Amino acid sequence: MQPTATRKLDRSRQLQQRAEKLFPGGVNSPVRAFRAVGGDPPFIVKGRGSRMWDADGNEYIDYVGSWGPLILGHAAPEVVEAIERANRDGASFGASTPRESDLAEAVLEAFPAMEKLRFVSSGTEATMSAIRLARAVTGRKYIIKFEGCYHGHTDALLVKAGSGVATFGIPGSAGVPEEFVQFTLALPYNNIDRVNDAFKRLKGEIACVIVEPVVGNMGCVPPAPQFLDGLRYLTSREDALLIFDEVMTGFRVAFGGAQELYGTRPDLTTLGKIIGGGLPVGAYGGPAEFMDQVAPLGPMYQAGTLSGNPLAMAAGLATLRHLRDNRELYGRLDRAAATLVDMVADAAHQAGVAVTANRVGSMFTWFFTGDPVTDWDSAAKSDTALFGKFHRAMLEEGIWLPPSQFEAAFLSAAHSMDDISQTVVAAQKAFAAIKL
Ligand code: KE4
Repeated sequence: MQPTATRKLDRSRQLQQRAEKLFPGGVNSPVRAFRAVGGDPPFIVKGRGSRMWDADGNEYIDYVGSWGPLILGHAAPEVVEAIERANRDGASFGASTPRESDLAEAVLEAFPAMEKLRFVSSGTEATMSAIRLARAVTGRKYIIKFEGCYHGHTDALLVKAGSGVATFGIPGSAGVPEEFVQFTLALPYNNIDRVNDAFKRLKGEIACVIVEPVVGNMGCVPPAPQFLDGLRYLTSREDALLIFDEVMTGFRVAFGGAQELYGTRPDLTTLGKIIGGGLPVGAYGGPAEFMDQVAPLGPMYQAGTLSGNPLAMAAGLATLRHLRDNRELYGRLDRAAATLVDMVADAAHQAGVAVTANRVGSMFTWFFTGDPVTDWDSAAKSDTALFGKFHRAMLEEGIWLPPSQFEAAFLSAAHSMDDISQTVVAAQKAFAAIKL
């Protein structure tokens, strides 16, 4: 690891200029542009284990892990080998293959609330399809989501919370007509009374509640005690479907995701990230009585050219088999993440920087606020400018954190205690630097 000095980013800057001629903001996903934290985004050329290297040869300890998929670290040998082996037989056929069933069986083994599933190529497709299925099954139009939760960029979910009583979604993006979000309610996370009120006000009209059972997309926010069970009770009482969006938490917070960790059983589950082992995979699933409503068996249409493609199935299967056969990994990740998160929070307090640490297993966030963070309103009180300074200072020290206060960070099986020690030392320097 290089000593503290201004890291050379000449090559990355050249690549950014080239990319800005090709992609909006020079990126293929907005958060990668580093606009929430400032500074020039390094262009990554290689990852191995817990580390990444940029185009100028700078090395980083990575706590993003491609936004969650890489629980085994970068270029895990068994994943690389599985993809190479599959690729020798052809990358895609547009026909059924045994590998899809292999991966599906591995997923269903971990998620007993699902009897059947459908693979898609992104988390967005998974949640979009699950909501369409909930509407098809119930014949109802309204859906409930929560402020600060992100479920991909499908129109119906790009909403800002309505003000006060309204709570009806207002378009959260240009290009989304208000008609497309008129049936979407955005409610405060961890507030079960507001959900109950909505069900009373729209009796018999709400198709589903979709929730991140542990939120990653406002930063890491755990469910309040009884919140998930409260959602389960209300949706059951009202004959609405409960959708757990476990794209991030599936195989992350436990082998069986948040529904294993908290013991609450949803009607539909969406998955992504880890089940693709770094390649594009999403999935949605549930009881056969619901899934059999999906084409070609049932009237709800959904399709995808590369759904279930052999390379992604191979990468996902290698990842899940490793996790299945090494369950002690979750305890080790939990303890290692606790050490990291607590020691960095201690460094902040020693430096007089107000930080609140939230963590569930190996996903976590240091919020730059002195108050508890339990929902979007409390998360939004964080000092994002100070987080930006911290992010830049940590990058200088070779530590790659999510480039937004409102994202979760991830520890992988490849991170060593030495990585954690280096990170804590870097944080001590960074907190000292941002206080100046
Ligand atoms: P994708 O369409 O990006 O594969 O998945 C959408 C999605 C759905 N549900 C949850 C809980 C998610 O976290 C995501 C995507 N997560 C973000 C990270 N916060 C992806 C990173 C990005 O947008 O570049």
